[in-house]
This record gives sequence, structure tokens and C-alpha cells, in this order.
Amino acid sequence: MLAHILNKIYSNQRISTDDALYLYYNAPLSTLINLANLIKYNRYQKKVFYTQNVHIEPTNLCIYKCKFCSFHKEPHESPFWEYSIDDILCFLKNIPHSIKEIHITGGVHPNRKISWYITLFKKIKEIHPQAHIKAFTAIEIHHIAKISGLTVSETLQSLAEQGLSSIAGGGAEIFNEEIRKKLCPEKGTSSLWINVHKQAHRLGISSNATMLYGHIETIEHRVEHMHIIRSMQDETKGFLAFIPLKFRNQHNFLSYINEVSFIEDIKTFALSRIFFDNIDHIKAYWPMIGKEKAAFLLHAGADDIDGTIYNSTRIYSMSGSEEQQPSATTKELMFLIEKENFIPVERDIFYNEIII
Ligand code: V47
Repeated sequence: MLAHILNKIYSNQRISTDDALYLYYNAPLSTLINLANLIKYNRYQKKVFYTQNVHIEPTNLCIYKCKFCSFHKEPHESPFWEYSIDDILCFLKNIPHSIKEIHITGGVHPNRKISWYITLFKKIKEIHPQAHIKAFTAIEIHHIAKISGLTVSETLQSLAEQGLSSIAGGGAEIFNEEIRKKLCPEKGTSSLWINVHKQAHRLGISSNATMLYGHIETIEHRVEHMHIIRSMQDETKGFLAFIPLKFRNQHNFLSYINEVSFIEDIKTFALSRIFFDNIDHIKAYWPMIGKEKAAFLLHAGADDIDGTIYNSTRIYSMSGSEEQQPSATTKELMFLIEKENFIPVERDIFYNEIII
């Protein structure tokens, strides 16, 4: 069986979900790493992508209470924030004009309609016209549409007219509905996430796809999740990157669950690279897993390490990541990549290479 799967991979054929499960359970770790590395090398040789980016998390108020989330707080809890547009602009004025990407996601705010975000986008573009805006999870977009009396498609179109370049990959969690009911019972179903991304892709708006792993799901659920994303990509070709997000267990309702080992992280990343023959990039998001481990994952199929961040995201620090104040200079990111014997390449949101 292993020889048959290896043959498929060496001859650039797609592996099936059964093949993926077989590899996960039976292939030696070194085989998984070597295969992922080979596929990555064939695509990019020694290149690894990074970007200059910043996150904006307008609020951690949220209408949902997902079990894995450490970010959501009520107004009487700490830390709670609900930034005004001026607060956000004030922060952005101190961010270098070399940033290429502004990532905006936060809690699902009960009553901020599309007009609030359109004003925000317009003002952001006045300060950082060079930067692309990647904003909102599918769940946020669905909610903004609903409270603004618009369809999802109208919402996406209006946001795109104001500078939305792509949508973030969050909110996907794990698509299996049984697990989803236990994990985030109030949040939208997997078909809601899928439909928002399909509509975005049809409108020419790219997006990322995430998978939250290492909680109550099985390996079968992970492969099922990846299979759904791979089938969507066959149809729309709109995903830029796949981002496995390791569940971090501090300060949430699932804190009783031990985090998975780094070996399991490596296997999950390597399998993603092997499985997704139609998604160009696998991102090791360092604020989630830590810089050192993200650097190692570059040997297990990841070709993108994300960006500078400038201490602007709290989702992972609040859930126990080793990166409590996530910030990296471009020099530091380049050094991190070079130390692993890869060649750092700065990218924009669409993975266009920035020639310095
Ligand atoms: O959907 C929340 C995850 C996501 C925890 O598109 C957690 O480039 C682990 O999607 N442990 C939001 N994960 C963040 C996100 C993202 C991040 C970076 C880049 C991009 C991109 C997207 O964070 C949520 C959820 O899956 N998350 N809490 C936690 N305790």
C-alpha cells in the first residue's frame, strides 16, 4: 500500500482520502517529511515566503461563545476592548508604510454594520494605500450582511469596492457537523463557511482556508475537512493558502484537553502539503505555534511563515501561545528562514514576490 501511494506522489498523481489516512497512521515520520519537502522543493525550490503585515482586531466582544476560544470577553471581563475607528487609525499611523497586508478579524460584533467597516476601510486606505486588506472570516461576513440587510454577495461586492482584497481563513474550525456542534454550537454550519468562500471566489475575491486541529476531532475528521477544501478548490481555484491552526488550550472551555505533540503538528503539516495538490501555499503561522517550531515546519511542507505582525494580534497569546507579544522585524524573519537553509522571499497578499 505504501509503495502504491509513493508511486502516485512521485508521478504527481493526487492521493485519495484513504491514502492520506494510510500515510498518517503508517508512514514513518521521516517519509512524511521527505515527501512534503520534495513537493515543496518542486514548487519553490528553496524559497520561503514572508510578508510585512499587521493585524487589526477591532473588538473581542462576540455574539458567539465557541468552546475553544480564549479571545471572547464580556464588557465586564478583562481584557475587553471595542476600538473606535479613531483608535484603529491612531495605531496604524505608527506602523511602517512598507506593510503589504492588513489583516482585520475580531469577535462577531452584535451591531456594527457594513457602513462602519466601509468608513474604516476608506480611512485605512488613506494612511496605507500600498497595503492590501484581508478582512473577516466567513462567519463575520455572514453576520455583517444579515444586520445590514444585504446578501452575502452584495456585502462582499461593497467591501471589495472599498479595497477588500481577500478574506481570512478563520471560522472553518472542523467541518464535521457533529464535532462542530460540540465545538461551536451557536456559530454557523460548515455550509455557511463554504458558501461565503464560494461566493467570494466567484466574485474574484481570494481567500485562505484554515483547519483548527488537536482538540476533540479525529484524524478522519481532519482528512474529511481537507477533502472538502480540496474539492472546493477544484471548483473555484480561489484559495491562496491552507493554514493548519493548532488548538491552544489556555483560558477556554476546552482547557482540560492536552495540546497535541509537535510530532503531530509536523505530521499534520506534512500531510497537508502532500494532500493539497491544488493549493499553492501551506502557512506555518508563527504567532500560533511559536517562531522556532514554525521554522522547523518549513522542513515539513510549509512555504510561508506569515509576517511581522507588530504585536497586533491577541487570539493566540490569550490562548497560551509561547508568543505573548508577537512581533518580528523583517530581518528577524529573514534570519529565521535562512537559519533553516531556505531563501526568504518577501510577498504581498497574492504571493507576488517583492523585489527589494
Ligand atoms: O477561526 C481561535 C482559531 C481562528 C483558538 O487567513 C484558535 O491568513 C487555536 O483564522 N487555539 C482565527 N486556534 C484566526 C485565523 C487566521 C490566523 C492567521 C492567519 C489567517 C489567514 C487566519 O483562530 C479561528 C480559530 O480557528 N482559534 N481560538 C485556540 N484557542
